[in-house]
Amino acid sequence: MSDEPVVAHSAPDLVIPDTSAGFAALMGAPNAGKSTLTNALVGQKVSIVSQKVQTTRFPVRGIAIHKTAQIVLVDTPGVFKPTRRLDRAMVAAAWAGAGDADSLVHVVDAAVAARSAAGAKLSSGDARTSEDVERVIAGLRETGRKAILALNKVDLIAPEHLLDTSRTLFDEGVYSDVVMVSAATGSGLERLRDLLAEAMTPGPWLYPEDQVADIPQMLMAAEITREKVFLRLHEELPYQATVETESWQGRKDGSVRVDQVLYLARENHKAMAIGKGGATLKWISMESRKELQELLQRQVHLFIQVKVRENWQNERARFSAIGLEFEA
Ligand SMILES: Nc1nc2c(ncn2[C@@H]2O[C@H](COP(=O)(O)OP(=O)(O)OP(=O)(O)O)[C@@H](O)[C@H]2O)c(=O)[nH]1
Ligand SMILES: [Mg+2]
Repeated sequence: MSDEPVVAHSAPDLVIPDTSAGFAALMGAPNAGKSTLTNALVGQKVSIVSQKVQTTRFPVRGIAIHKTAQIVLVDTPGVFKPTRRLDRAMVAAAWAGAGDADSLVHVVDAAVAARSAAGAKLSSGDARTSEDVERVIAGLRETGRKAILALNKVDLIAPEHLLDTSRTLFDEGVYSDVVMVSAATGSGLERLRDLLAEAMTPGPWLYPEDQVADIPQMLMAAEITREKVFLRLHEELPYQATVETESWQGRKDGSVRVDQVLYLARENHKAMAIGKGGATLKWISMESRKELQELLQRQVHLFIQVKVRENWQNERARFSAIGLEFEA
């Protein structure tokens, strides 16, 4: 028997919905500006950003509406050569995020790509980024899917360098379109929005019209604090740190008490994270609280406990707290 649905012989006129929806994954090397671009497309901060590589650790969904399309943007962790268990989980999560998407956007730092295309001697950071760009291209080639190439940070380079750079990359044969954007200034975003909207599938929207992110509040709060750690602390410390929200209690007066733990891997990191007279932790806590208050539109009492847990990167619970596969 056929499993086709039974339809009336005299079917009424087809109603063609004018709305469309779907997922668009933003992929790329660390620091390309994927999270900044996600936030710019959403029109609100949904994913944390820092000047450091490997800020994003798990796919974050932000929701944008363009014309009649609802575009669920999936900001993914950067793709790089993993060494630690956490790295492997991040990179695996990035590819998993891409696999589920209707549309792929490869975000490339145009300034680095231009230096690379010019054949100049690259700094070690640029060289690593160029390798990671190749890694993404190789991955795209393997999946056989075409991506939109988003050359980002065009505010940083002279327009005459852009054409060569985009041609060199386009010749890789893995792209359907090229857009030149600046997540920082907003230039070029309209065309990217148009392309993404066209790639969505006709049908109802996936989220309520006013929803801008799909991330639990407690996790979002932990991310906001982790961003401050990335902004304020340096070298290996941020990479060996993770933040979890342990409890969230609404109070009668409308305020909320949020308790978080900042896990560190080394005893000497604890002194650094707390700082002289507690100044560093105070800064982290104050900045995080301010942002949370703005997001929640209510008063927040934030308590951050610092714990040294040498082996947290080999604890399954630390991974599941951020939705990462432990055995990636
Ligand atoms: N000038 C300029 N800077 C940008 C632009 N987009 C992002 N940035 C900066 O680039 C840095 C990295 O941005 P992120 O959005 O965190 O990059 P990412 O690709 O999400 O990085 P990971 O999460 O580490 O993979 C930050 O300092 C941003 O402010 C841009 O269009 N122009
Ligand atoms: Mg990011």
